Amino acid sequence: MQVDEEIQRALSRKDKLCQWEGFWATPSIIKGVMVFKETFKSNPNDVLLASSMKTGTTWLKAICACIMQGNYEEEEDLLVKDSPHFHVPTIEAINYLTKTPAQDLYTMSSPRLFHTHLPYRVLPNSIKSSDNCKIIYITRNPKDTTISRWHFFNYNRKHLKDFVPLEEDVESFANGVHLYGPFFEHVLEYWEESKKWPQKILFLKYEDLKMDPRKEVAKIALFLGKPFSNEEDLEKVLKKCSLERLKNLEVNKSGSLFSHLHNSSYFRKGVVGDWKNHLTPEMEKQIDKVTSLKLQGSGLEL
Ligand code: PAP
Repeated sequence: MQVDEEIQRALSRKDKLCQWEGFWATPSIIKGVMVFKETFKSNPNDVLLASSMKTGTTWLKAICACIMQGNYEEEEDLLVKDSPHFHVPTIEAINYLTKTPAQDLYTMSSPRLFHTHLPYRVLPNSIKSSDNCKIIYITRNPKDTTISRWHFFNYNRKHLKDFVPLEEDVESFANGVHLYGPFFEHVLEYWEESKKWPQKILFLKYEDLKMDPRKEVAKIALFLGKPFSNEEDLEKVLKKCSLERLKNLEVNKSGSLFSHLHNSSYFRKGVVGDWKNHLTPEMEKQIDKVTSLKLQGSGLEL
């Protein structure tokens, strides 16, 4: 089946997700991941960004692309030229790209910066066992993640006139059967690994980035071995990567980097607590229940 056709089917809900190694994805993503897992060899300076869906991926990609580039001048702004998803390719989505990413994972020069939505357990051993290959993971409040995902897929389904009711999305989030789900196992694996290897895995929360972006972005730069030498550079990164700015850039307002997924669909409100505008008390209870059950004893609060 054509990849295009498959993602179209996934969007139109006619495609069943498959489970492999305990996580859910479309058949072609799983096929690609099997090859990636067997063949990928990490380099010592690789940087892997990781996230479940809709937890701050685009923002993190933009921030890390700027920091890794290291040139903060306006005329050198990569983000004006292309979407953060173009500059930092998502490994398992490469097949779905309508435009070849800036860097080819297998040939790009070191240090390589790339991203995955995959759970920790299916990452290639060479990534997991290398002390020098760093991972930055970002997660988000489960209720806001659910709302963001619901908006994202319905926005991209507009042309199909096939909207998914929120109850259905809440249900699939709570039972873990959604793209790259289950969410909580995804988060907890990276959380546990980050506690064991804090020098290798940096664990971030979207809400912390919103609340104190200066502190969090400085932390990211330090972790990447590229601390800011002055406040101005940090401010430039914050400004370049702000939601308002990225949302209004021509490259993000139009077109599709991924087939059938509009670039504009990655930029919405970016508000903490937006779930309050959407979830009924029953839905809220349903997500809270699974959250407390899954995170119990982990020391993690979301
Ligand atoms: P992905 O995992 O599919 O790549 P991701 O970028 O994680 O998506 O999620 C998009 C969310 O991040 C949107 O949140 P919302 O639906 O609650 O509004 C989007 O608005 C938000 N977002 C995107 N870019 C930024 C940014 N620069 N700053 C803050 N939030 C952002």
